[in-house]
Amino acid sequence: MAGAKNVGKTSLIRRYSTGKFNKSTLSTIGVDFETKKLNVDGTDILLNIWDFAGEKKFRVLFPSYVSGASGALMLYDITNKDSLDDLMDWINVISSIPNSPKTKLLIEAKIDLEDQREIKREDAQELFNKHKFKGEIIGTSAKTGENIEEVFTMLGREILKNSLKKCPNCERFYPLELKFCQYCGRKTNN
Ligand SMILES: Nc1nc2c(ncn2[C@@H]2O[C@H](COP(=O)(O)OP(=O)(O)OP(=O)(O)O)[C@@H](O)[C@H]2O)c(=O)[nH]1
Ligand SMILES: [Mg+2]
Repeated sequence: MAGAKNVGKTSLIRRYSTGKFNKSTLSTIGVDFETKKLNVDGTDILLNIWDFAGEKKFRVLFPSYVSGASGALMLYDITNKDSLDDLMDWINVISSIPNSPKTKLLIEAKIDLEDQREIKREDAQELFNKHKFKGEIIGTSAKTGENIEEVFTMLGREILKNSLKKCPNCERFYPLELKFCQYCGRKTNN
């Protein structure tokens, strides 16, 4: 989970994992961790979610967590025009690191504050197209809960599609780049 300070990363994760919204969250220091189980189209997935601090001084930590991650949720705050540009920092890191996430999702935060919108959907769509984000831009609100489940379902679905392969022998999902099933040992064809 990446994005500028205060865009609402921690609030989104918290809404998803506890169903609650807290108006006064503390700014994240370094990085936090959360797990959540979900079922996407009949497949169980355990998500390990890293919640990064948006504060610039902590960004040195980001690259070491990005390598090996399957997906990146990139969040901007529709009421803060700088928060979309800020995502370039994170996009650059992701594109410069080996074994970085194949699934990048672009998410709008705080859509309950639509009357204070500073970022046009078209401008975000341009970034989305240019940097090959997956799925579609989803508008969310940690405050009302709108579209929170949808974001994680889309994340799970895209990770299954882009990073995992279903073993024809034991029917479990394993990372594509392994070239063999980590559960039963069967080699990947072709
Ligand atoms: N109205 C509204 N406020 C929100 C929403 N999500 C977060 N906020 C508020 O925005 C502020 C920042 O939220 P956080 O979740 O701490 O933001 P963050 O991106 O984790 O910030 P850092 O950890 O500093 O990077 C808090 O005051 C939240 O209450 C939302 O969906 N709607
Ligand atoms: Mg936070």
